[in-house]
Amino acid sequence: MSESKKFYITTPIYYPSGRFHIGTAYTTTLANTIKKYRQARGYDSYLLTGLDEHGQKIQEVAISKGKTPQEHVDEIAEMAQELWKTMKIENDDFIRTTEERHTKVVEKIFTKFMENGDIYKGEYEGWYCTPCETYFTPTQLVDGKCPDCGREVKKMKEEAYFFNMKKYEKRLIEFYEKNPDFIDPIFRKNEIFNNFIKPGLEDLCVTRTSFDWGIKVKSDEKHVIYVWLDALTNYITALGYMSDDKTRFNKYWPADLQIVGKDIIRFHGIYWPIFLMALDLPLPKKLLVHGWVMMKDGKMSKSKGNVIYPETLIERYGLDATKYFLLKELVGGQDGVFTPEGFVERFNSELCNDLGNLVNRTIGMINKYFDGIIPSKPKKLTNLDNELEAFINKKIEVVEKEMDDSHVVNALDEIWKIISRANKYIDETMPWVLYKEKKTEELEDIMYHLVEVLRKVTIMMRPAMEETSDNIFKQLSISDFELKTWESIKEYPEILKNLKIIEKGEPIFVRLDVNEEIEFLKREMKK
Ligand code: ME8
Repeated sequence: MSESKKFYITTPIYYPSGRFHIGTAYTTTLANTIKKYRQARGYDSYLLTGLDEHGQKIQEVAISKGKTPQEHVDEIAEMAQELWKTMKIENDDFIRTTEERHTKVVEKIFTKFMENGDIYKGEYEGWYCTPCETYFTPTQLVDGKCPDCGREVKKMKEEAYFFNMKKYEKRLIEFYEKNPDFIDPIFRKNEIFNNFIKPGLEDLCVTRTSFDWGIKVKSDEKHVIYVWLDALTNYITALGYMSDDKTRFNKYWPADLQIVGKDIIRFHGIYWPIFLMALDLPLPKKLLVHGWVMMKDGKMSKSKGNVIYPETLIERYGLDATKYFLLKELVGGQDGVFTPEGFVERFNSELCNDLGNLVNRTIGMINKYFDGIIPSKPKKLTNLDNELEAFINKKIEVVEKEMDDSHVVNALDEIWKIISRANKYIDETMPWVLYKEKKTEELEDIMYHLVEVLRKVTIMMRPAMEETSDNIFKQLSISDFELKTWESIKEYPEILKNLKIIEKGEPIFVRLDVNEEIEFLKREMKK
């Protein structure tokens, strides 16, 4: 496989503070979908996720549970990996910042920064937000409170090490000017560029003395390396940077896509590129920033009683319905909202009515009209067929472009347009009338095209919804690898003929009782 055919994709490493909610599941699902797409396109794609296990907040959570920080993070690490297994996330590695392969390299990176004069010792005074573990300057505060979480901040002063951000300011600006698409979407880039980069960078405090759950500065042990320097470097330590075996690092770095929520864009859009510049390493190719999954009454929080966990949705509605909802809800880097009503509505209309109906009608008709045997490609195409094929070919191009840009929600929208078009094709051609009138050739033609549309749709949605895709393939009795490849969606193969469709397929999504399910979800949110 050639060098250019690799695709390295990362999620943030999450804090192991407690159970993961659907927000965390969203980022990981999105990353996994893009990984599966790249794989389908022949890339050697590599997905990294993991946990950010150090810091005061984690230490406090552990103490409140009567555990040591290590015991606590071990427990959450198990839970997180269990969840990703349930969600069929195919991460290639799971990095934990307490692992030696990480801590040793962070020590080396810190030493290198010291030697190069990028880090110096000074005194820090500022407004500190304990939950966010971040200092703010007075101008960054919003109404005197933390600009990120809105909570109280405390004025604090401590001896600390600083990273000389100013030294790299010019280079960072030049980088953004040369790479205006680095952050996607552009409005998120403008936000950080105009609000944080242009006004001038502050040096960043990279150590703390107020807690000890972290990687110590080797030469000055009362200082602990502050979580962001520790955390951000996971993307390279996981690959073996500065270790004995750099094979994966040499193969996969720079990252092709780093996905983060809007809450941590500053760290990934400013500090991370600068750390990489200081290490003389290439920068990631793209930072994809998404909004938050919100609830009607704002952010998800246990105290508000509005949290929904992925396991709840998966157990009741299946993995693919859960993933589909999440992937569809966040559009163009903006926030999305989870409501029980919205979830049930999307399930019934898009999964049952649109996709489910196309599958059921197609399979039902082929069973009824042709004893389940898929007819072969017609010799002569009607105007309607030509129009349908042209429509689909065009849509395929758009889906590819959107997936290449990692805009999964747009790609799904386009795939669903094909589904609607195919359902309309059934209404326009009225196969039941042709059957009555014994117009067999025409009927064969329509059935062939319906199976073809379904086959293509099934291939295109597979990166996002693997279980459903495999189920449809099974119902269509398509097992031949050649008929499932991404490349094959650009063809109308003849080999479909004589495939025997399974006689009575289970409906892929069963319609939900609206009131009952809304009640169920509301109860779950209050638990
Ligand atoms: O920030 N909607 O960890 P974290 C969508 N450890 N995405 C959400 C979300 C929501 N409601 N809530 C969380 C950290 N996320 C650091 C990261 S990286 C070097 C260190 C997702 O556990 C989203 O991707 O707070 C967000 O950026 C991330 O989880 C924050 O996870």
